[in-house]
Amino acid sequence: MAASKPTDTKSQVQSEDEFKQGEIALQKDQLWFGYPLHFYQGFWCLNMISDITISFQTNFQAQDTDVILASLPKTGTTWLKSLLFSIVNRKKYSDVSQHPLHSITPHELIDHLEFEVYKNCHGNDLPDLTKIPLPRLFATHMPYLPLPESIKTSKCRIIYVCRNPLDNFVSSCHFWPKLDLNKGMKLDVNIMEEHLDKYCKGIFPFGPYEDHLLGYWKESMKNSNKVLFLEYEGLKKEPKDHLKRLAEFVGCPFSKEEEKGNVIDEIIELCSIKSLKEMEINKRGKYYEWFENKALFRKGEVGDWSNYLTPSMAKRIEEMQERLKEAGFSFTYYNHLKAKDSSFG
Ligand code: PAP
Repeated sequence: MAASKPTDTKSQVQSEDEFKQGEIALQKDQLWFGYPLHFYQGFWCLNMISDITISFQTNFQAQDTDVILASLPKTGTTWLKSLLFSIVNRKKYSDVSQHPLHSITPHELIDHLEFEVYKNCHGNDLPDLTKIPLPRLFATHMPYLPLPESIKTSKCRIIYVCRNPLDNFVSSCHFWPKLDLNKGMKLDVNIMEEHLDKYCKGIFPFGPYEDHLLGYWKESMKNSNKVLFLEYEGLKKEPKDHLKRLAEFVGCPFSKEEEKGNVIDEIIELCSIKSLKEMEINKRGKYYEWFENKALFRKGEVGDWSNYLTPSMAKRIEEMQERLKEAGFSFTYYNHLKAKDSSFG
């Protein structure tokens, strides 16, 4: 990828000269579980999607009715894709036994803009997005700043989901060794230590963590009609309330009758990790070329980090939260978890 000069480089690169000198070294030297990363417009971009990312940035035209699901990897993307699709299309698929989730992976139901939508696009050979039924649903792992202008200036809506960084890191550590390139890799403490160091420095796909979260959180503070900011832990704790908020935000609130009936519970159940994990398509299929669908479904719990991180490792990640606090952000649900401990499942 021919990298353009980063627009927001405060976290990683201090000066233009440093950037120029460092550019090639960065491309070569930064690896995340064997995958090269490139620092681009304020975030660490996977080399394997860098051209697709540029095509998305250059060509995507948001429409006012679009809904875009944004997240860092391993923060609840697959879950939110299932929920969002099911909420928006609930009238079309009222018979849950015939629901598309049984035969199509959540990632195919809502495509990622920088992975699938602009894949294999060269020159004028662009995807025809005009035939997608409205509202168009898309997803992205990109931070807020480098998003295409039309997403920021149109009335399209963004749903952002974050997850506490300890579980986010542990989830990543389980995912990346399952990629085809890493077949046979056994996750051990050395690998975790090495990647913890990178994670805390922000060097992982779409990181730094703080910049990603704060970018969307600040926008949600400025305009809550534009960006709905959710916590994975909140969805776990109060799924029904969250589904109502989601439905309202995307302009299809549950009616009184639906609220009284079992529609919301059915969607929660259908999209639970237990249910998705059991579906054949998620057990055996391969939507992305780099890994099997089943790699996306592990435990789906809050607090699993305590089974893998030593107190000193956890402390290093916790320090990242100080930077969030300095910016005025703290986790509503995760902090509640820490205070109450066992009330999360
Ligand atoms: P992605 O960004 O690569 O798509 P993403 O779906 O965000 O990944 O994250 C996967 C995590 O979500 C896994 O967490 P874990 O490693 O801690 O278990 C996965 O198990 C979890 N997950 C997947 N589906 C669900 C679901 N329906 N409910 C809750 N968690 C889920």
